[in-house]
Amino acid sequence: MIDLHTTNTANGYKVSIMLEEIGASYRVIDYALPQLEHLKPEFLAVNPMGRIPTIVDHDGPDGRPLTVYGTAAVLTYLAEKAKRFLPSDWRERTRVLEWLGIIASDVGPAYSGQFTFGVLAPERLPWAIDYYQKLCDRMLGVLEQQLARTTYLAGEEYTIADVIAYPTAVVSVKRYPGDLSGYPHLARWATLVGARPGVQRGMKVPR
Ligand SMILES: N[C@@H](CCC(=O)N[C@@H](CS)C(=O)NCC(=O)O)C(=O)O
Repeated sequence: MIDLHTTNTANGYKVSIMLEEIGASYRVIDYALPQLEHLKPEFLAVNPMGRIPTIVDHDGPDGRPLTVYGTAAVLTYLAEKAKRFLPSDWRERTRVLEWLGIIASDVGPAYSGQFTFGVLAPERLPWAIDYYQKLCDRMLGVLEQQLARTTYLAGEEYTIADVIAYPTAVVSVKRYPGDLSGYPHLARWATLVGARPGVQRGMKVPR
């Protein structure tokens, strides 16, 4: 059994999609971020970062529990556990891990900045808003270029690179730029990935 500490954000859905895709049995602990539930001692004892998504696999390596935080680490762990969605070929695996990192550490922070200055900031800071919007445009442009060449993000197979990218491409893009109409290849890929039953189930967890 796996505990999934999560909420209804793009990052949270990345892990619920993966758990559904591999048919894992898991239970959901949902945190209301605006109420700062994720900063309560019960959760800080699980993950001192106080951030979701986090999993606790009660049947981890050697049968001992293991806690894993962060979308890229969690998806890699689950792919290795299930032996799915992460190729063993060195070259292909490196390509998947590269895209996994691009989404986690380039695209994710671009959207995090867009959310911070475009939605959360109590005052309007045009320079910061413009900076992050342009960064998001650049990131979407890179994904578009890649998906003009390949069926899935890291090649011809569906992998954890697609799992990590999908919620950003649908949830975050709805916020900015609004839709994928300027990115036809990304839109084609989003329809393909979004048709997967595991993706559809995962996008409903926790709500
Ligand atoms: N690098 C982390 C980012 C996780 C993250 O940004 N989590 C947000 C919700 S989507 C969070 O827990 N925010 C609460 C906080 O920082 O106080 C990942 O890849 O999972």
